[in-house]
Amino acid sequence: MARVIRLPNHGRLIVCTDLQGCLRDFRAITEIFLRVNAQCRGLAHLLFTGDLVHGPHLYEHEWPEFLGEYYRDQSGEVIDEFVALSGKHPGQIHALLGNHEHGHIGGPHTAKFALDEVLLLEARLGPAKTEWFREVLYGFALAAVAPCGAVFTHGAPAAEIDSIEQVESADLQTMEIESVLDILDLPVIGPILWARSASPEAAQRFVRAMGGTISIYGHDVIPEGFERIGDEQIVVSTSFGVFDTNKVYLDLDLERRYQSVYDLEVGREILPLYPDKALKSLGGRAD
Ligand SMILES: [Mn+2]
Repeated sequence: MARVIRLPNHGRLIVCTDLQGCLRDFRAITEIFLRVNAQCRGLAHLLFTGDLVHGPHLYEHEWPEFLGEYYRDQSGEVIDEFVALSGKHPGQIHALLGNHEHGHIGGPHTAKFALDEVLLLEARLGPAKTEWFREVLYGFALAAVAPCGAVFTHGAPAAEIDSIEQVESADLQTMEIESVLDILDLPVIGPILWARSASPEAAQRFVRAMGGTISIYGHDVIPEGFERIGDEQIVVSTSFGVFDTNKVYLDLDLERRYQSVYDLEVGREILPLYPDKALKSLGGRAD
């Protein structure tokens, strides 16, 4: 199983970060992909950078306002529609493993919205569907690279590696790791799935070892929609924990070579998920 996706040097790439079971936002990014794919005659790709699953199970009156617009977890439906979309567009739909997916296939169980989100989702899916669901997740990669220079991971680019092969051959089993607190110490996959930040020096080393120039990831919530760190890193929030006015995705030109995250511009590569609701400062139409 190749753990690194290699994207081509032509066409466009739509990038969506953490959905956490939000079916409405999954459908919004799907519409965007279909539109771009029609524009570039079938040469578009769509990449999810992990944490497609595990959202809140709250009633509307229990919902904390800072999490953005209310939704209820629909992780099972998100994966169903992801698989259906992948079937309709073979080789064009890609996904990275997030720390929330990893819990279902060997990683530590997450406890963001429930005491054990892995057991909760698997109980809701039932045994037969759980087996299918795990098979889907086994197909998710740890990183994606593109000749345009972009290197994608779920978490921050803090892993210490000398070459891309170390990511390609990484073992997903965490064995004796019981506590989420120990996971960052695990080489390669610990930081890739869990790190919330990386120093500019660590990020430079990581992207260079991966053969790229810039690092693009999610995992953390950026309430403003995105944040650049140095010339190498950009954190993007497409869905989870962000208001509709601030949700952004990326639309990359795979023929270009990006040298810095400042080559990604609002209104061109950085675009609002909901243009009618989004702030003008994020390329939207609302004041
Ligand atoms: Mn995450």
